[in-house]
Amino acid sequence: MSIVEGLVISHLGKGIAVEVDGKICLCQTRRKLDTVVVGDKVLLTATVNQQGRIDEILPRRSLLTRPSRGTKIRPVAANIDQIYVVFAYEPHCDFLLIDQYLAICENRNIDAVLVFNKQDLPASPHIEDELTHYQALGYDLHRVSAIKNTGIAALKASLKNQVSLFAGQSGVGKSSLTNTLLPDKNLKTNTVSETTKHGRHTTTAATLYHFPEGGNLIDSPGVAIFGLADLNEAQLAQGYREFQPLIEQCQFHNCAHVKDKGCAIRNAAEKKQISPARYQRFLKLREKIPRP
Ligand SMILES: Nc1nc2c(ncn2[C@@H]2O[C@H](COP(=O)(O)OP(=O)(O)O)[C@@H](O)[C@H]2O)c(=O)[nH]1
Ligand SMILES: [Mg+2]
Ligand SMILES: [Zn+2]
Repeated sequence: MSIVEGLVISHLGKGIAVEVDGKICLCQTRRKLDTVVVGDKVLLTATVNQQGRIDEILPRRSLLTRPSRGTKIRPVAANIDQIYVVFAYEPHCDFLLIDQYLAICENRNIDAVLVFNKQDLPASPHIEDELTHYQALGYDLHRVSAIKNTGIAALKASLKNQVSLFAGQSGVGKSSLTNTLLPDKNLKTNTVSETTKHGRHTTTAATLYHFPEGGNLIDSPGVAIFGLADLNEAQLAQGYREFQPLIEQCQFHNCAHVKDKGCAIRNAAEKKQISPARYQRFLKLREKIPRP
């Protein structure tokens, strides 16, 4: 028996798949250990037959969570460096959802990158208009077509040596992009199940894949729809980059940035110093946060 470091690559029915020196080890966890998630770096005690017990979760540089029963929250993936927010001309581009992802990233120490897929379809002036605001805020934008294979080289370069996740509504092309970037993904999925001899890999399990060029992709239909996670109202406001320098200029320290007297954010939106559309979406997202 020896203690080694590993990387959690998937949760399987009967255990957790951990990669140790390029090999998969099927692990259980020590009792009382916090929830282990894909992307976690762990210390484990290896036993026989590629099995082991996870003793410790190493410090996380980021953690994505989502609400579970009632007021509880559940971790879903750890150590993600960047979230690629994918959108397209169709299905209709949902900027409310985009703002929600950006706000989460801003609060969770994760870089957000915009990916405008389906560039082979006719352009939309409305979307272009909105995008100028995001670019002015410093968000990187990739224009790609998964089908025509355009923009993929630059996208690949930005994924290198990072742990990334594709997020976005259903139908925007996340799976198409994943398949383009990870041609042997299905092969790898089967290898995980085979090595651990624990039956088929369920499609809902979050899994970490290695890019041939270096870097990892965490893929999960579940993780892609992590909602507002557990952001509170103050964090949501912080999640709008352009609000950050304004917040302390509001007249009241507990300003909700709604109808409050002397709200610097509302004033800036009225004067179009910040995007009024983004401010309106902030108000909508704020309504979605459960009140205590
Ligand atoms: N025209 C066009 N269609 C695409 C492109 N990428 C994906 N699609 C199509 O969009 C639909 C949804 O793609 P999918 O990858 O399943 O989206 P997901 O739900 O985000 O995983 C499929 O019919 C794809 O063929 C693209 O670059 N251009
Ligand atoms: Mg998909
Ligand atoms: Zn305010």
